[in-house]
Amino acid sequence: MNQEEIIYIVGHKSPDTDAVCSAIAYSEYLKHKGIKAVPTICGELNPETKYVLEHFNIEEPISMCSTEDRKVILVDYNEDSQGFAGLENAKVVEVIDHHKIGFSSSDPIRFEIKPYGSTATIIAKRMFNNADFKIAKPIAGILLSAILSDTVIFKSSTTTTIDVKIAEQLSKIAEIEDVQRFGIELKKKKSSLNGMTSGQIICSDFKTFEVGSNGFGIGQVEVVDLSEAKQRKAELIEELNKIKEKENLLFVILMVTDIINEGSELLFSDGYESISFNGEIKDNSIYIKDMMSRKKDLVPQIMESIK
Ligand SMILES: [Mn+2]
Repeated sequence: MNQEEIIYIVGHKSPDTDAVCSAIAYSEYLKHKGIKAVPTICGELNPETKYVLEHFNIEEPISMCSTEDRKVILVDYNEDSQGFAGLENAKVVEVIDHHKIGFSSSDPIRFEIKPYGSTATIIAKRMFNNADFKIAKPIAGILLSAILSDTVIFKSSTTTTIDVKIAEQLSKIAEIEDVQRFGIELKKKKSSLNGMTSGQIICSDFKTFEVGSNGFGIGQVEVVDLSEAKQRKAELIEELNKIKEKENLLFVILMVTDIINEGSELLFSDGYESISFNGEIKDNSIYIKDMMSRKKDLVPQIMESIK
């Protein structure tokens, strides 16, 4: 087959379960239409995604970190900064995503962005709407996994009723009776702090926020039990202080989110005295029930209290 006719499906770098499973599932859908589509990844698979592919007996996509001169479909991202080398020279023929729009094209292309909890939801919905296409059991399984992963088993505030409905339909095809339990099994793979240095724990998902000419930083990790983080508290706070100094921030927080009990343990570097919470911060930490989202629950509270 001539190179020209192949369409590569690419997700963002540092691939997550949604990006990888969406690429695989959508390539199956296109193959059914007679299009030669190849799913790809750029970067290492995380332990959660590895578990999902092994569980449903699906091959790892080929690695491709340059899109130069190729026909590509972007899934789960549409911004240059989150992609990889050569995107500006690639021919993007389609985009399927659930993030804000950061893309422009001089040609008319198929572009679908929906405010759903995952890209997999959009793809599964498209499949269900096509009466000619029958979703195979492993494909239903990986799409379900991607929805559960991105929505944190429907607990994230980004979850919509469509995600829940599509996941239910997929679980029947995938023959997964206990969706909650399967979701926890899946999340557990990525939520062990074991084997990670304190720096890796804080920086695996770290964002900084500006306040006037100053700023603060928050790292977030999702866990299924807080004991590991509590045991390593002293070491984690020491690392938070190092980052605060190095990055010249007002303070740095590690948000350890317990996805089972739905709450977060916040660990603070020095310098947190300028903010206030509904509870008392003791020994550089506080547990806040129902706090799950950095973006929606924590950041606005801090912004409010330090202004
Ligand atoms: Mn996603």
